[in-house]
Amino acid sequence: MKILAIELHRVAMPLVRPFQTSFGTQLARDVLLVRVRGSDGDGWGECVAMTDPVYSSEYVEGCERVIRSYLGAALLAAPEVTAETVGDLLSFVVGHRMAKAALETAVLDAQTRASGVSLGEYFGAVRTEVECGVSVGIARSVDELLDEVGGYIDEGYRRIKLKIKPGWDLEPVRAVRELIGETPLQVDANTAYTRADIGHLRALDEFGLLLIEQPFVEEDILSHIVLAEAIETRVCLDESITNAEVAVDAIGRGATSVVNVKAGRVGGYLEAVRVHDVCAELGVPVWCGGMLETGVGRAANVALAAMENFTLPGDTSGSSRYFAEDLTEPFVLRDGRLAVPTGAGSGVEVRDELVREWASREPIVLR
Ligand code: OSB
Ligand code: MG
Repeated sequence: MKILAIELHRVAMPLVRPFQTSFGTQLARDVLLVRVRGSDGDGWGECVAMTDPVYSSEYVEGCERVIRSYLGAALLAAPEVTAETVGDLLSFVVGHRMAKAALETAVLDAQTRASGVSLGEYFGAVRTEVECGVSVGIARSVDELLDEVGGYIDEGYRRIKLKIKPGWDLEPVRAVRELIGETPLQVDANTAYTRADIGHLRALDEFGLLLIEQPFVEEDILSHIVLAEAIETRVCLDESITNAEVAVDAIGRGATSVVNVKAGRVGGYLEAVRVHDVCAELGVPVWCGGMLETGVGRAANVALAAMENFTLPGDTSGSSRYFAEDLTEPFVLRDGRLAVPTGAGSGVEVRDELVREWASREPIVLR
């Protein structure tokens, strides 16, 4: 289709509780939503970048800037745009994967809505609902952590992920393991450790964790290889995996034996499907990561997580874990699962009136 206009909306979304990681505390998401107006219809994409460049080099203002200065014009100038050609049309810009992903997702939503296909069908989903885990931030005390985790267990979450960092690891993990018994448990360090910590991280083996996610900085594949050899617990990469080729390389070298897939981090859902596929070929399971998405991004994540090789519960939590009110109909956990939307496109409707009401500034329209 022809892209007639690209709207950039900014919405302030307070989180129901502060989310603390090794890279800082988030109180709210500063959401950048992209709406493409196409000759065949409209579609939405959520940019998953954080406010600050602390998880990856991308951040919301930078994403908006690169779309306004470079990426938007490239799509608007093309006589014909499909989700499958967005990647090539935008490849003249190096990096900026989260910004590119938001645009590609909006085009994909418009295209699948127009043809009456759901994202699940488009991705080749094999299930109608997905198993859900929850990512739990660093708490002020172990007691507060146990309260929070206990609440999630009561809500039915099927896997707990704890954020860890030096000084907040063995003690909280031990306490949560005692609280939740056999419930699957994993940890995410968001690059907070160095190779000198490998001896210390080995102590995590006694807790029977599903995996340890991204202990070292994203470029440091070698330390992950050394850790994987030293520890029983499976090593899982998040930040390091920026596309399918990197995934193949990291798996081949023994740095990761399970992969966190985030569409924004790899440049879009089409590349996320490729990551899924290469991992499946190599016998490596994947799971769907999250970036505290609103319902707009969550709908696509849940559809992705319904693919065959997504065999571990994802960071695909219910809307209420993040927001008092969502920008779409809420995703509600039933028996620890979320239903994969079945309607055309992402299958959810963006609540225009909330996007307007909660906007942190006037929309920007590129033509
Ligand atoms: O490392 O997986 C991560 C949130 C923001 C940035 C990075 C990460 C996370 C999460 C939350 O762990 C996952 C979610 O519930 O969306
Ligand atoms: Mg992570």
